[in-house]
Order: sequence, then C-alpha cells, then structure tokens
Amino acid sequence: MDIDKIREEFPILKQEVYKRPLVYLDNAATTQKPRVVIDAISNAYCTINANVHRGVHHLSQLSTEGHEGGREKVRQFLNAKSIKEIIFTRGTTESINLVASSFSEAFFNEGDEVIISAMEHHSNIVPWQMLEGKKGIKLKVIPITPVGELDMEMFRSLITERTKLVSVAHVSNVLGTVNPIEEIITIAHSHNVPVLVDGAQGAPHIKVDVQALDVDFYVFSGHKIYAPTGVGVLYGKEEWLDKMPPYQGGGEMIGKVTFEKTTYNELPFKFEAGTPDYVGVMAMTEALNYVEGLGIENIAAHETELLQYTTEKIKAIEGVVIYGNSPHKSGVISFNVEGIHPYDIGMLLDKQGVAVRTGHLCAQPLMDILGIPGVVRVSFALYNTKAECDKFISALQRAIEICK
Ligand code: 7TS
Repeated sequence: MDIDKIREEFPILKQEVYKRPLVYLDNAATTQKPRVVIDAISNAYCTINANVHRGVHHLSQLSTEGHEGGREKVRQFLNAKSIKEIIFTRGTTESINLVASSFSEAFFNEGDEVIISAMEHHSNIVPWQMLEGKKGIKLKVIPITPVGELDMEMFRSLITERTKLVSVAHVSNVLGTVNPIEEIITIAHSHNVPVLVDGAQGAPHIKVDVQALDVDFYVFSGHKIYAPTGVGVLYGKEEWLDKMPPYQGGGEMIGKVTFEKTTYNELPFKFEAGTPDYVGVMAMTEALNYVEGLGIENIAAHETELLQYTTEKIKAIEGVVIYGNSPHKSGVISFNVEGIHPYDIGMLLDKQGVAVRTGHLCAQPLMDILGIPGVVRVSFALYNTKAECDKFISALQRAIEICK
C-alpha cells in the first residue's frame, strides 16, 4: 500500500492542530473518511435525493437502487446468504439493542441466561442488563486471563441448559485482543446456543465470512470502517430474524395496516421502520469498496506492523504498563504511565497535535477488573505511518517529562 498516496485521499489528515500536523491515533473511536465517501454524500444530495421505496418517480427509483445496492454490497462484504439477512441500523449499539429487544421477546423466559465477556463495551452489556429487570434473565460473564484473553475453560463451564445466547466482541476496543470467535461459536452451537458477535472493532480489520463462521448475528458500525456516522449493520441468520418480532413500528416495516390489525413486511424491511439513512448507506457502499480495493488483509498487515513497532517503543519507556498482551492482537494499544493520570497524558499529547483516547473507553467493568480509572489508547488505521508513531512516542516522552 502506498500510504502517502492514500493519505492524499483523506482531506482531514492535512489539518494542523495547535500549528502542528495532526497525528490522528483515535481510530477505534471513529475513522476519518476518504474523498470517495465524502463525495458520495454530496453527490447523492446533489443528484438523486428522494425517499426510498416509496415513489414511482425517477429520483426515488435511483435512490432506492443506491440504497438496495448498498445492501447487496454488505451482503457480499460479509458473504451472507441473502440480502434478507442484512438489516440497516444506526450502528453497533442499535444493532445489539435490536437483537436484545426482539430476540428476547421471541425466545427468553424468566431464569434464562445470556453469556457476555469481561471485555465488552457498554453497548454489549447494558442492553442485556436491561433485560434482567424486564425479563428476569441472568447475565453471566466470561473472565479474562492476565494477558487479556478470554478464559475459554471458564466459558465452557458457564454454559448451562438455561443459556439462550452468547454475545461477545470480535476484538476488544481496550485490550485489542482478537477473540477466538470460531471456537466460541463451535462450543456454543454444540449446546444449541446461538452467538452474537460485536464486530465494531472486528469488521474494519478482519475479513468476516458469516457463513464460514456460522455466526448467528454479526454487527458493526459504518463510521469505524471509513463510512459516515449514523449507519450500521445487523447481520442475522434468516431462520432467527424470521421468528423475531419487529423492533420498532412505523412506515416501511408494515404489510397492511388497518385500525384493527397490522401485518408486517418481509425481511429485511420488517426491522427497518421509518426513512432509512439511504445516503449513509450509499456512502458506506463506497467505503466498503474502498476497503476491498486496498484489501482488508493488506490493511490489517499494515496496522499490525504499526502495532508491533509502537508496542516495542512504548515498552522501552520507563513506568509504562500496557493492558492487553495477547499474541492475537489488533491495532490498539491501551496503557498507563506510573504516577500520571491518563487524562494528563491525553491533554499533553493533544497539545502536540497527537489525538488519542483517554478514560474508561466505555468499558467500566473492565477498568474495575484491571483496578484502574482509565487508560490512554492509541489505535491505528490504514493511513497511519511509522513517522506518526515516532511523533507519538516523542510526544509521550515529552508529556512524561512535563508531568515529572
Ligand atoms: N462495541 C465495541 C467493541 C466498540 O468498540 C464500540 C465503540 C461499540 C460497540 C459501539 O459502537 P457505536 O458505533 O454504536 O457507538 N467503541 C468506541 C471506542 O472504543 N471509543 O469510542 C467508541
């Protein structure tokens, strides 16, 4: 990959922050957008904007084609069997809430159990916890090992005849650990338990084949894979989605409405009430084409190189503790410097033009387990360079000197 050429395609990367070139290392929070994605939004509003699925008029047809073309693109991207299995949502959070709400309605009874893990983002904790109150279900948590991997022996022992779903992250947004989802799915399925994989940090870095994985639900956010905010995906096996009731009521999700009774639309529309973010979907199509054009394996190889390069350099700094030391790691490094609050490091890095994330990273239970208030996190994307990693390291050394 020619990174210099790639960087030219991301207008925001030319920015200066406090008169220093921007070094953007907060990609796990959201990625920057290439020109093709930004142009897709502008082009859609300049040329074909019309509500989808509704009008017989020309623009509406073009808009519908763009939107449904996006669904086919996502189907290919995930290698789903059918476009019926691709539901557009606002993002990972909404996708998980949809499953929590609708799957539980169809399948959960009081006393049933859902297994999550200790390294989940709040998005994959709170929706299930809300069901504890509403449905009387019980949440069980797979612990992590000292290097930050899932304790698979404990996982096996947590499954009982009351387990109704396993819901785990593909990649931890804090530890960077790539979880063995193939093994998790095989184990869960041997007990007839379906699995949801939170792919927010997985899909942007790892080729996902939902049929090969045999995963029941896979969810991700567009904005973490170079697409706009406000659009995301829920993949679900048709056999499950068919049996699940609608999530929200409104236009588009209906078959026929009378004041006495409403019938529901077929998949995938049954789960898409209201006007969808069709412009976001069209722009996401461009983002996925862009990623596939570069090759997701090439992107991952580049990010892994940056991960290893930066990890070595951080480790050499006295007093630094890295959280998450699995050999199976994606491009995320969370750390603390002894005696210095993560916010102070974050602020001092920012003043030098380096954007990182600090705090609990929406994983407070994991912070409690680690016994820390928060971390500093750097996370890589396809446009980051070794020169930027060097800038980050020297900015970090400077920040530490200031705090001493
Ligand atoms: N799951 C994981 C593993 C995530 O990392 C995130 C967002 C979400 C779910 C929620 O995604 P959303 O697009 O619906 O908000 N993670 C982060 C992060 O690490 N920093 O900011 C957002």
